[in-house]
Amino acid sequence: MPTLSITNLPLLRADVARPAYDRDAAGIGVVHFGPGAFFRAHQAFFFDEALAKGGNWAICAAALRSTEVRDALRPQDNLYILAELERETRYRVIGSIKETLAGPGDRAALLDRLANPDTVIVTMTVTEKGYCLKGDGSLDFDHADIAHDVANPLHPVSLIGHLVEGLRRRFKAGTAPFTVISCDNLVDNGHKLGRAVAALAERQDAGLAAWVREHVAFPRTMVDSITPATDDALRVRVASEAGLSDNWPIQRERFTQWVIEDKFCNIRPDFASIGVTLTTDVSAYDRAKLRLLNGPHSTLAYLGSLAGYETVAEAMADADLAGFVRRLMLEDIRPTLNQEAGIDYPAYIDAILARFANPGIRHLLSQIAWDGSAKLPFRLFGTIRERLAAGAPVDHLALPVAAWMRFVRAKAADGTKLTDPLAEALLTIGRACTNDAHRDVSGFFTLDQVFPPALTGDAAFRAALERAYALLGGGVKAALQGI
Ligand code: CS2
Repeated sequence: MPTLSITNLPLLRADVARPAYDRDAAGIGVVHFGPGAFFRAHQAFFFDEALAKGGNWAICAAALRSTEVRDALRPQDNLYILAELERETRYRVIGSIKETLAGPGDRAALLDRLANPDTVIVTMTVTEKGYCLKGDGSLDFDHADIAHDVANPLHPVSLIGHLVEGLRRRFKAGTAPFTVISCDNLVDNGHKLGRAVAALAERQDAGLAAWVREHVAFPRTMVDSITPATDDALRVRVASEAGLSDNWPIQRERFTQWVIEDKFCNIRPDFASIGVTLTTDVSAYDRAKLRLLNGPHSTLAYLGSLAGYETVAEAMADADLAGFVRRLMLEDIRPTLNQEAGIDYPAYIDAILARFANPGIRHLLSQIAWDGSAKLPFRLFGTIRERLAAGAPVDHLALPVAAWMRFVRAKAADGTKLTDPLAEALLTIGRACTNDAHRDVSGFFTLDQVFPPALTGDAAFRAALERAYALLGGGVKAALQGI
């Protein structure tokens, strides 16, 4: 079977959509860090739409360490096929990525791209851990990559170090800055990123830091689209249904949403015309999505894995589990959201539950369970803290946190891989677990990067967590009934 490439585009099946613009003529105006599946399902799709309306919105996609994406996409002219999963799958070739860079080997080319005046937007999906932040949201100068970049600012290894060096070159050259758009699931993502970039710049040059604070825009965003990792089944399907083989196709649900704070320091596409919402206040969307989608997603990931399910849809087919998640959303999470924001929360909740239950999407719980120590603080702890402050019970909210602890403990016991930036510390804690809820919870509470004192010091939270942890000792079914 021939492989996807510009030359082979005419061999695609007629119903596969393809770039409806002159790709050769489109200049690179965007640099993206972290060319994983979510970026290729989401932002690259939106810039593909922008390109169809005209303008230089092609992308240079860079991975700071791994060369996998570059090596897979370059031989196919950086094209790939996006499968939109619904009752009927739609296929579409995305052409917005024109350049792929990777690893320290391409560092010079990447920094040149960042310095190039044609680059007007820089986006990123590097996951929570890629920001190198401490629990309080500030830049972690003890992080090995940040320490490296403080000592070697011209040869950075971290995302933040690259942004600082790119901006420093523009500052020196008198070039307008690019807008920096974080597309990761962090509360107040742009705000945190802006502070981190300014903090690292400050270590080098106070003038640069002041310029960053005054002139560089870091809009906050909310990004949403369920994107299961690529598997062989998708590769096989794409080849047979699109007519060309693709080294790395991408799949996602058809639903996709991007909300960006209307704060730019350089030109931008006509976002509204391509379905992107610009708003002065992202926080209502951002909080609603992180708390009502990602929080319950992690809840399903840990409780569902402990119950022996493999996918989100399978976990949702368990009426007890689905019922618990629904109540958690309506009764425990919704009261913490801005009721004035004009969001119809019951409808939003129903739509999310329907998306989770979609049997056409095989979304592995193990994928969502990754990086729990970095995800839970954004997804659940904010809600828990606000419920505690309101004097409300946190028994339900404690259950997914306890399930995460049990999940870690099970990994420590059976020796299977735990994917988490704190894997080593977590496995040590997991191995030391007994069956004494108080002792086990205390072990996890020693992780002050994960649990802030406001949580570890709260007697009501601690009691709820210990109770939930003990209940889970009798299995998920019993815990759901007992909670
Ligand atoms: C998921 C998210 O893997 C995960 O942790 O919760 O990737 C989720 O699918 C997206 O945020 C949906 O927009």
